[in-house]
Amino acid sequence: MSWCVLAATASNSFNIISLAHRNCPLTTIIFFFRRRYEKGHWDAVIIKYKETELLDEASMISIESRALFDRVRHQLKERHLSSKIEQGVPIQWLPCHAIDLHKEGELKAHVDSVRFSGDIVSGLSLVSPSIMRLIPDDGTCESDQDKTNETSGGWVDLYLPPRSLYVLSGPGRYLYSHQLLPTGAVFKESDDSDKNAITIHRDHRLSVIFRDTK
Ligand SMILES: O=C(O)CCC(=O)C(=O)O
Repeated sequence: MSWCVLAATASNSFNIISLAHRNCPLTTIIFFFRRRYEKGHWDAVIIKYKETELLDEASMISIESRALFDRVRHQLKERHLSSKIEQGVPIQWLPCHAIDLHKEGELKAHVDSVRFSGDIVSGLSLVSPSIMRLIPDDGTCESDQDKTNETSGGWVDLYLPPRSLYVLSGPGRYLYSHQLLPTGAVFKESDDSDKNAITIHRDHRLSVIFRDTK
């Protein structure tokens, strides 16, 4: 299995990379999504979605998917959790979440709970491309879910093609909220230029989220 770096995104102060793998564990994950879409959850951060917690990977996903997930966790450890390892802190993982977001679904700005999860929030994006927007968070995110785009300035967009992996760590994990932009949003490599700007048609999207424990 070979990994390739698709994009190094944002400014140097971020620690965000995208990785891609040719095989994706779609067939396995879709199996878990034969339920109706739920209207909202996480205090309405997410709307029109289904989700599955992969509590027992050995019985819930294929051997190929497990190998892929292990590889993701290995990469996350090597690239993003090395300082914890050097301090002798054991790395443990929360069960992965698989999320199925309807094409009209929304994932609004939020910072993942610092009470329950650790230094990494990482997502494998499947099926549909999307844009993830990171906005500096002033701490109001958990109570102000209507907060959207250009309120604070200094936002960063990540283009998430299918089969890419994003990693939120450091400031991207704790000091910025993240959200998915609706279909039709435009991804630009630079604010100053429309060169290489692409309009992203976000359709039905699947993702698998990896988080380390506190
Ligand atoms: O589906 C995604 O990639 C984002 C999920 C997310 O924001 C989260 O689990 O906190």
